[in-house]
Amino acid sequence: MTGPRHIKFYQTGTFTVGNRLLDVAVQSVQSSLDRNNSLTSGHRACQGCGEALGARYALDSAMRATQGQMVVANATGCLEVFSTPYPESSWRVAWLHSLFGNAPAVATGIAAALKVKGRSNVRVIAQGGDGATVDIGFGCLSGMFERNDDVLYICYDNEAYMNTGVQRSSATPAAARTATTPTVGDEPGNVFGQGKSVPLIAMAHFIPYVATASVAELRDLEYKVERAMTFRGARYIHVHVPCPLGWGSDTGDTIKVARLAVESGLFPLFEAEQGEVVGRRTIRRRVPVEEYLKLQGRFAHLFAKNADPRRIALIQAIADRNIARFNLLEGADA
Ligand SMILES: Cc1ncc(C[n+]2csc(CCOP(=O)(O)OP(=O)(O)O)c2C)c(N)n1
Ligand code: SF4
Ligand SMILES: [Mg+2]
Repeated sequence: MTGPRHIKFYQTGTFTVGNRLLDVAVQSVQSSLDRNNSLTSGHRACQGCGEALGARYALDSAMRATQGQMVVANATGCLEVFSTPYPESSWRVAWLHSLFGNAPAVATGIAAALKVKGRSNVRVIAQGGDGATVDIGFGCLSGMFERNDDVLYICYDNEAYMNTGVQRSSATPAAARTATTPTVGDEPGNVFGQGKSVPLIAMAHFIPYVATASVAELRDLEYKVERAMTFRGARYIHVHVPCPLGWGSDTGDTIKVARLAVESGLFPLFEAEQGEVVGRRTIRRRVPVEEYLKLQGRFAHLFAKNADPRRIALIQAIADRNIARFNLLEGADA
């Protein structure tokens, strides 16, 4: 960071007052009085909803990057439902609701129509939850990547189908309790593998830009959205967004939980261009996965008296693999 004097990390945070300590050039979008307030107040998200926070930061950054020339297609899911109870809307962008499974295809159509009309200055974003992205909309998304359609797709990953009552998706982590993976039997919670990494799958399409982001690092999220808008063609950002209702976490702990996912290595933050990793955010203070897991009711059974310790070891192994794969400890404090 540049600035008139050395600014310590804890002095910046994500709040307006902290940002005043920084040079205007590096202040966050949210600290600006001119921000768009793309997802404005009055919506019906739960208290502490990571998805609402992530969407607001992402879209305000995109609006700044496009000078307000933007259309958004939104898959069915919490983000769509809590923001648009008919006839109200919390969106201050050109926004439309697609079906659950076809947001990438709808966005592709919008981009094609804009091109035909000679309006390529208007940029297109598609967004959806993990269910919409990694499961039901996955075929459409892969097609959008393969054709290199001029769309930025943003996935808000809360690791289950929250809108319909917390059912497992293929982004649900191992051992997590959901409505469809109850804590019964020899392997309580989610017994089905470890999900799929759509960021890595997106990279395998060699699209111009892929990134992961977290609501724990909101400035980094803003940067990645702005960076994505500098490219033409298909782009993908996967944002980790805690859901207090589905995760059984405290509504005041959303940022803390998101940060522990990053600092444990369970959610690596990286960027890739044309299929190659070009940047990653190293872990500042590594923590064991237990610190992340124990804040969430969906993992409470892992800490029960007769719990099998191999299940936490399995989750730690996933974190360790991420850390090694993305070289996340270089320059870390511990
Ligand atoms: C074809 C179809 N199947 C099922 C549904 C019901 N449905 C609506 S939203 C949703 C879950 C959304 O989950 P996700 O995409 O992860 O978003 P979240 O609510 O978690 O943010 C489901 C199953 C639907 N609308 N359409
Ligand atoms: S259920 Fe989760 S994702 Fe949905 S509004 Fe509540 S906190 Fe947000
Ligand atoms: Mg979800």
